[in-house]
Amino acid sequence: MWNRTRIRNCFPIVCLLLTLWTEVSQSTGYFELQLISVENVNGELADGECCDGYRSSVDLRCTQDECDTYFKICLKEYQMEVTTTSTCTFGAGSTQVLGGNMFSFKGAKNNPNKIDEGGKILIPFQFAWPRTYTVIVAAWDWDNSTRNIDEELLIERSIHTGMINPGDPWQTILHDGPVARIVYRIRLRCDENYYSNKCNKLCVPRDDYFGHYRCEPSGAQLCLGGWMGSDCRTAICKQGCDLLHGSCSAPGECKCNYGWQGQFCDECMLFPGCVHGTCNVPWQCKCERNWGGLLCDKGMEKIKNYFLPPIPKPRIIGIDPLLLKSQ
Ligand SMILES: [Ca+2]
Ligand SMILES: [Ca+2]
Repeated sequence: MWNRTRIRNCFPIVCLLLTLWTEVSQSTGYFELQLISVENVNGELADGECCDGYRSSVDLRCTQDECDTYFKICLKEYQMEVTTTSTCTFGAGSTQVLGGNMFSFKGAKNNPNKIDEGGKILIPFQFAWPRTYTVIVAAWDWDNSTRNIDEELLIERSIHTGMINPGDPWQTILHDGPVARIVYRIRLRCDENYYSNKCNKLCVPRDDYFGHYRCEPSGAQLCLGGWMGSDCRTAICKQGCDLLHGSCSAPGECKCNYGWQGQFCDECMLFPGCVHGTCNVPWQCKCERNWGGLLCDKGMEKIKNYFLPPIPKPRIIGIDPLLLKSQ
């Protein structure tokens, strides 16, 4: 039966697992560890015995048959007091036999900064990266009879705890242990399309009907030029386009609504056939000065003449008609 102490001890682990479980599938990335060099000068195991063969009587080194060195990596939550037997909650990885007592993955002379990929171990994860971690890097000797429980074949164990954010730069860790000196480097990277410090923001850059954006390091969408709005699906119309009477489906366009025209869609269309008229709204024919009629094609003089009564002939009184005739 579970007693109270046991429940209390297990509670943090249960909480951690619940947290990880709820965020499964919403985030993804991988912890990358790359071995740089191993120096086990004497070819010994952690318990002081030779990995294989006998100790030389001359220099007391186990160089008759070198260690068959391989690695196991355990990644788990940050532990104040690290236990090497508890579950690797964040993941685990291992290598083949990589070399003997001393080997290095540093690049050739022509490119000393390059590290051979042979010593690389990837531990993928599918939860929101919690930033703090414990990594246990253990070197082991392989024998043909090796089984997973052969604790006596341990060569060296490096325990490292810390904080790490996703990024390209590496952190180099030097472990100068009693038996071996191990140099390795680590980094954390989000999978493609996953962003933020926890690798839990999904953003897939696109440039199609469903959106026009790329992704910021935070995972936020950054609209491509000419697009805005939710998912960057709204085109930004030509500068100056009257958006009350025009719109666009592609950046820089200005397509006019029915009844409007011009490069900015700010000119109304006249009533068809309107000659000397203007408009404030589509299909108007508001006559210019001195013009009238439905199509503003009639001069005002003619209209006046048409509507006004005929002007009576002046009657001239007291003037000699002969005088008028002579004028
Ligand atoms: Ca050997
Ligand atoms: Ca061996």
